Amino acid sequence: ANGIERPKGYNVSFHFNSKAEQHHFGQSHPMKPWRLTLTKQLVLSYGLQFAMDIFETLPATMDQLAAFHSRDYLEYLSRITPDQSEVIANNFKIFGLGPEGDCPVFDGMWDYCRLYSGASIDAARNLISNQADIAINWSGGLHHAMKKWASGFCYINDIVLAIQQLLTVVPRVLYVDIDIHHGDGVQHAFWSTDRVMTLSYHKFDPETFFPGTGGKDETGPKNLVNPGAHYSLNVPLHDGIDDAQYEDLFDHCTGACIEKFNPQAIVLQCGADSLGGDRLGKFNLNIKAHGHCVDFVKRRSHNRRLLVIGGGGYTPRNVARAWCHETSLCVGATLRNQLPAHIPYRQAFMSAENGGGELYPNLSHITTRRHENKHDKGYLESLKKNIDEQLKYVEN
Ligand code: TV7
Ligand code: CA
Ligand code: ZN
Repeated sequence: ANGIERPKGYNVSFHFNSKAEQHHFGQSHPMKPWRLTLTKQLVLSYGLQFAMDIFETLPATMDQLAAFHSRDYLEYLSRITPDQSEVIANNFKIFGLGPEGDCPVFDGMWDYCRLYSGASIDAARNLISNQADIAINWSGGLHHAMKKWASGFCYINDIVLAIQQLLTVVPRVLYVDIDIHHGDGVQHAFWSTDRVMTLSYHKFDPETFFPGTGGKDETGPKNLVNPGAHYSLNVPLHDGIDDAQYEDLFDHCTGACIEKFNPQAIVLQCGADSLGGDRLGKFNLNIKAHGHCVDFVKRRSHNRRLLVIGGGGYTPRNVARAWCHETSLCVGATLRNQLPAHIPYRQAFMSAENGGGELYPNLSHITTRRHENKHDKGYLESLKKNIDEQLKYVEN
């Protein structure tokens, strides 16, 4: 409709499920699944559906989820309803769910879990069957969920499930995580293997910032006989990092990991809470720098399978902008700055402080105040050096 031709080179598949987007975590909860509707509407308004294959996914089955999660936990998740929550209050402590907590029991929670997980599993399968070179699931990326409990807005770890799928056909998978939070659930799941390398960029401040893990020395089991030693990599950051610093750090560290580890598949978690103006995060990144990470990994993904997934992101209009932009990078299209005239939810983008109806307002999306930048050159160089040191133990 907008004259976008299907570019040669990359087959991109886009996995979604409309029903997943309609769930509510509760009134004041920062996680808003409708940001996925906003994202999809932007993607469709720009006509990007003509440059990719679109798949509406089925919910994951109990057996699929049990590939990672414990049956006890899954049974509980599938049975608990909001009105029972008082009765089974003690189980909250065991399984990590609870009223007023990070992981509330809400109406349709089990369906929501099966839908976003189903989409990540489908996306991985589409890569495995060579139907796609790049598969996208913006509804996934819930990196904190553990085998037996929910954590940090995450109930099912769709990333672990997708990586497990990929491992059935490829020897090595690289996981890269640009959400502002540490990718602890994924790191933990693959802590003792050298078949998955995890690399997370995040704000690190164990005293005040969730989940408190992901220091630079958290690199795998300290027992060097364990194959996982040196295969968990972390880039701990402070508030206020800017585009140039992040891009430089990302290219150096991610580039070195791809080169040394030489994975056959890459999973990129694109949590948009690392953008400036996020409700929970305090980085100063623009869409340009966030998208740069996607583009960099795509350019280094020749002959490798690439799974692009969502994650955090708590200012919905900016999440939608970033993920629409990143969808366009995957298909190789260039979008005009003025938003299409007839997008649904247009008012969400229109006021000056909401970005004035532009995809890249003022060449950036940050219309709010900037956060103080707490990084100096020495610190950033030491992070690069740390990754280089770890990679000396890795050879493929
Ligand atoms: C991947 N930060 C998930 C990120 C998960 C972050 C947290 C909240 C929060 C929860 C709410 C709420 C909130 C304004 C923000 C120590 C606590 C403090 C619960 C109230 N408003 C991802 C998880 C993080 C829930 N958790 O990486 C209901 O902020 O800091 C904490 C833990 C204990 C529990 N309380 C918060 O982006 C998707 N939670 C309002 C209502
Ligand atoms: Ca991260
Ligand atoms: Zn996050």
